[in-house]
Amino acid sequence: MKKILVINGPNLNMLGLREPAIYGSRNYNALLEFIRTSAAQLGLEVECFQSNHEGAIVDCIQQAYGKFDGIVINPAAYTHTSIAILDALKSVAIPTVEVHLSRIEEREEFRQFSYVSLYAEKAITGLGFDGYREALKHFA
Ligand code: CA2
Repeated sequence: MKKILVINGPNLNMLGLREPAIYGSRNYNALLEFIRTSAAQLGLEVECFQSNHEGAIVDCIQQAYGKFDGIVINPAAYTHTSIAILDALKSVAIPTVEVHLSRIEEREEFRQFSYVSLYAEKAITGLGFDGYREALKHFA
């Protein structure tokens, strides 16, 4: 069974509390439930990680080396700033799909550039929770 690591970045643990028009009204626990159910249906083993800290996300990616067949990552605000996360993904060379709940390419200019997209095989944006299932499908 393929092992997939799902990484969620800063503030995604606050889902459902604010900005439901952009991010939906379901909370982070509902997202975890959705990811685990989708993975089971697709015959994938999944591990989920969330952090508000860039270095912790870099550590998590490094520790995935040799252990996971794929990474699904929503780096949240670090998408637009983090060369460190991009370099970590390149260093472990694990196939990666990037996910965003919202359609970042249609939002503020500062959200339209993604460092992670320079490495990811695919970016799925604007599908809300369903984007994570589409990303898992990529590996199934
Ligand atoms: O659309 C996405 O998935 C984002 O990665 C979400 C990030 C944002 O910084 C990216 O530009 C796009 C934000 C994560 C969650 O932010 C919240 C804001 C208010 C209330 C709850 C969460």
